[in-house]
Amino acid sequence: PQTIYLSDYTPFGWTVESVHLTFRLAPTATRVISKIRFTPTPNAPKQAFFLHGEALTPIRCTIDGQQITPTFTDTGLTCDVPDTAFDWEAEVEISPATNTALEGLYMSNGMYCTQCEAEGFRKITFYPDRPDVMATFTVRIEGAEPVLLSNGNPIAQGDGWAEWHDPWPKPAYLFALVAGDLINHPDRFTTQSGRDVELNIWVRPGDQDKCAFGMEALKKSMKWDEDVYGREYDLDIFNIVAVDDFNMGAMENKGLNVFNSSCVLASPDTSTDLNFERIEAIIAHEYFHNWTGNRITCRDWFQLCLKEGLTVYRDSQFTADMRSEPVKRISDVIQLRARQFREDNGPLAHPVRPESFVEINNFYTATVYEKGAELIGMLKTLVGDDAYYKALDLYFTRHDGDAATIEDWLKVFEDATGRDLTQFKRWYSQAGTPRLSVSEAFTDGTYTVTFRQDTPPTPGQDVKDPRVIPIAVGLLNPNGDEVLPTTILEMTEVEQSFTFEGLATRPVPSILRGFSAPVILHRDSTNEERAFLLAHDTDPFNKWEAGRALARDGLIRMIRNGDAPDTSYLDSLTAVVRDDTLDPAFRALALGLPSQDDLAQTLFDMGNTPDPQAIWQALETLKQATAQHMQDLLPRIYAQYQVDGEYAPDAAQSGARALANAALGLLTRLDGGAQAQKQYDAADNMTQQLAAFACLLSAGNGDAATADFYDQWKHDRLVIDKWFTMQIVQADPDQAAAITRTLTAHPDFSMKNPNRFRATLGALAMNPAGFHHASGAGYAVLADWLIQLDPLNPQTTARMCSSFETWKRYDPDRQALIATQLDRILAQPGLSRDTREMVDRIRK
Ligand code: B3K
Ligand code: ZN
Repeated sequence: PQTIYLSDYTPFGWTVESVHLTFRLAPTATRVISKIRFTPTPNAPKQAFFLHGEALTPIRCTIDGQQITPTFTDTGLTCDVPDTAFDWEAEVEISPATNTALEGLYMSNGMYCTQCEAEGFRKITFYPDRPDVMATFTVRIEGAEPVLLSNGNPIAQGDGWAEWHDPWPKPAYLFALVAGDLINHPDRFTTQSGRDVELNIWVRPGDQDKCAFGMEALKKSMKWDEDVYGREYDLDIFNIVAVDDFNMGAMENKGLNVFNSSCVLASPDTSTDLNFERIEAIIAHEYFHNWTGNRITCRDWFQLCLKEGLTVYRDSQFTADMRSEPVKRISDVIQLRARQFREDNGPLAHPVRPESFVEINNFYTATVYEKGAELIGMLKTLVGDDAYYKALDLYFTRHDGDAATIEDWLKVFEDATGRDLTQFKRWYSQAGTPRLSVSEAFTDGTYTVTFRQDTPPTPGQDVKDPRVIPIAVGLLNPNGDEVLPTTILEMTEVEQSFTFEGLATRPVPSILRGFSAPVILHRDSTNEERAFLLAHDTDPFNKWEAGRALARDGLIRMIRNGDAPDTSYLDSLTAVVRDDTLDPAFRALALGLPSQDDLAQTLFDMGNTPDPQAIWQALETLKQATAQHMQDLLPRIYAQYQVDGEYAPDAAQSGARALANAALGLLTRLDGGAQAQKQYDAADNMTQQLAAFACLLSAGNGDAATADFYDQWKHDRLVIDKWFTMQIVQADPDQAAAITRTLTAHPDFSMKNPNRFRATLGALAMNPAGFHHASGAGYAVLADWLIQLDPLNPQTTARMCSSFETWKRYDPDRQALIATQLDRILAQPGLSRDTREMVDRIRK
């Protein structure tokens, strides 16, 4: 397979003036007729006329009405074309019903739908399928389905057909078509300039009661983007469709967002508080793409972070505004460390703007998305809020209608602020997570803090240049008063000192407040100081972080030295949990512990070989000790934070339930699940039911609930996904692989539904001690199923290979077991390009 390089970028030689598509829908023989007007682009590099096309059966091709005979290859066609403007016409046949890759036009539960990003449009018809080719589309759909949808505004419809026109030029990856027997949940929104917009969420019959929350989220997003970024919606209609079989979360197609049903359907009975929050965030994210992604798109796929990093950043701001800023920040950092730091420290590490790829779908990663968003946050910290919004205004006016680059993006900041961002750009080109080490001195009222940055080598990048790092710092007095409010230190050198004068006593520093940069902070600190910050820091992130560091250090000592759980940590934690002036959601987060994966990486960084079983055991021991330490407090917390009255998935109620359920998790260790059983029996919403179910499973007392849960929910595919996941995640590590295998034999298991596949095989990796079981059974069951899925759905297979990405941390026996599985995957005849690229990179 061919490697594509950023440095090879060449513009397409023609401009597409307009695209007219006609679809004659039939499950295995859909006809697609395309009429495209091409105009040569003056001064474009000379090139052969090439149109992408994959898995298409050509019926006819004409240029200016004359039949032609192009040269067809596996990837497209070439042909001779006139030197002047011409009309291209082609008719092709495709088979949506047998398209199991879920890319291009496919069928899900009898409904037609599309997924074109990144390169799926070429599976629909011949086209210059690249994001810098932008055109206006008119689409006619002919089919017996009652609902026929495409991008833009509806222009005409009749019995068995509908026509749509999208006035906004767009790249083909934003094309969408949906046809099916669908029910809509309608609403309206009036934009700030008074434009009336029709809104619809389209679902399968039976799901119409699960749309109200998504609709509210959509309206809030539309309003928020006007209020905060001055961005208004630009069509007469905005449609969202829920689809059961979908490779990822959702897709921002212009005016016709297509969603994985798990990311839009919501009801208190079937969705947890976390589901609600995620749905709100994804609806916002896809909607925000209308400006950051659609109106301004990417020149090429190397620029993916231009739209994704920015849009993730925007949706985080939205969630922070709708809910709680500190809680959102802490949750985002937990995710960043779990997914992005893990990626950055392993064989799949790549820059936020990669420089080469084989299969672009493999680069929709935590690095491009979440680290990409962190870079936007750092820029905002460096230039300040006012300059940030000034730069964004300039970005929207200067680049509206463009397919832009990271250079364009940085230039608007340079022009709006006068700042030179040459060094900042390294964040986009250098992979790896910087380690920031700290040393301190205090003499005669002057406090000096010295930072040093080091980034370990990553694949293909041995040497790293120093980056600009915004370090938010505050100083506290030993009595807990803040003597220096949050101040941004701008680090530009490998090593750099900052001084603070006129201090009466040696201060306690609070460093990297709000997690102001995506780095790993190394600072020798005492338990006392961490406990002090946990009690006194005014920065909520660092307050949480102090507790997290205490927990982590204690766990590491338990694992390495066989120490007992640290009572000073337990005392400090108890004080936080007891403090009713603190947000319950914050206290629930404080009760969380570093993940098994975090601890494995920490041990590895310290030069130890992590033992997954020992890590799991230490966490179990600490949780048991926590439960005992708090045994008088837990019943009080559990009772006090029960929510009465009507269920609402808002921040206040969710926070209370999160704290009560964290308490329940600990109580279960004391009562064997008695309280959890009561909660399970009384639950009238999924948050309460699922939390209790998890407790019962973890206590080894879950058989009755497992049967009951299935019986209650067997008609609801999204809830049954949870049933699959929970049994594996909560399994004893010795049994996790066997339970996974048993569940893959369950009649409700299906390889064809990515949600169900991820709910099962993806869940195994969420039980690290089970997945990394010394028997190798976890590795084998995952590899068996990846091998089976690959011929059907390469994209989902490739993505799930990342469960193996941390393998070099482990002992030789485990490495050998994993290598055997990786090699077995690589040896499959006809292995997809997607999966081969991932396994090759991991195996290296
Ligand atoms: N842009 C899509 C992701 C497409 C993934 C293609 N493999 C969803 C999003 O980020 O909003
Ligand atoms: Zn996105």
